[in-house]
Amino acid sequence: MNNDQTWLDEKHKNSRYGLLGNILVKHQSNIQEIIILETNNYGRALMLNGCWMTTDQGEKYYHECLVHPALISLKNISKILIIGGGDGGTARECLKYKEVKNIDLVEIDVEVINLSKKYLENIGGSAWSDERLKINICDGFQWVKNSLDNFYDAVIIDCSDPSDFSNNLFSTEFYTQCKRILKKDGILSTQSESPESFKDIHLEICASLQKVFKYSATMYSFVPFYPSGIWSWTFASDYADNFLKQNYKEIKTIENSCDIWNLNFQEGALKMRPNKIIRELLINRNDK
Ligand code: SPD
Repeated sequence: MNNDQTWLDEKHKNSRYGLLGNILVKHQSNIQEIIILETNNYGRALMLNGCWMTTDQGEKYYHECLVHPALISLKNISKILIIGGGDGGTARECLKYKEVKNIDLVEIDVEVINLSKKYLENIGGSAWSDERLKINICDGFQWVKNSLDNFYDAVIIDCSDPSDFSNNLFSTEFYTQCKRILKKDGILSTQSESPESFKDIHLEICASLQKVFKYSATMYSFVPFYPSGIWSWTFASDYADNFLKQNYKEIKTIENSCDIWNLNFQEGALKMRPNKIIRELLINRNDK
């Protein structure tokens, strides 16, 4: 073992989720602490303010689930908004659709993008040089507030866990604004935290989206090194014909390009809601 190696842990609710490796970057931006670790088994890993965001070997479990259930639902995929996503993985998955004309990626911390381009080139890859991708450095909530009505086909929220600078991305007000800027047949996709290690916020996200949109559904799967492993993604729309349907012409091509996601996987993951979450959401709904 190389003596320079360091164990880096995300500490969450009295548990630790750790990786061993060499620290390549340790940088304090004006928003957060950014660490990039060269790990022994998971390639390079990005940690923001003590929380794992992504790893070379684990990122597809997350990014493919965030993007494809939403985009294969759409008949027209022209304009996409990504909130967060500074490592480039979400943009990379969206750019697989040749019909996509424009992606606005709105990231609050330019340093995450700069360091991801330099050290996590396997994640963003050619997305960074794709002319369809427009980078905007600003607050996601403000961007959404200032966007036109009926503008985007898909809004994809790839944010970090709730914190002082991301709390507003989990609010009913934010989801209401997202609905306003989506086209009538548009779809929202968001990472919706863990039903185990972030149960309260998970329930809050599901309940808020149920309230704001006519249709919503959650997929449950696994992301290595996120607290407790089990993770979720929630989709929402007001338009039944486009909601988690198979509208995209070239789904096979997308399936073949993925390491994790496919239609069977999606079908199973949409049925994975744990009983205790089903019950709590029912109680929550009956309380209203
Ligand atoms: N607990 C980590 C949740 C982070 C979700 N976003 C990750 C960004 C990857 N593009």
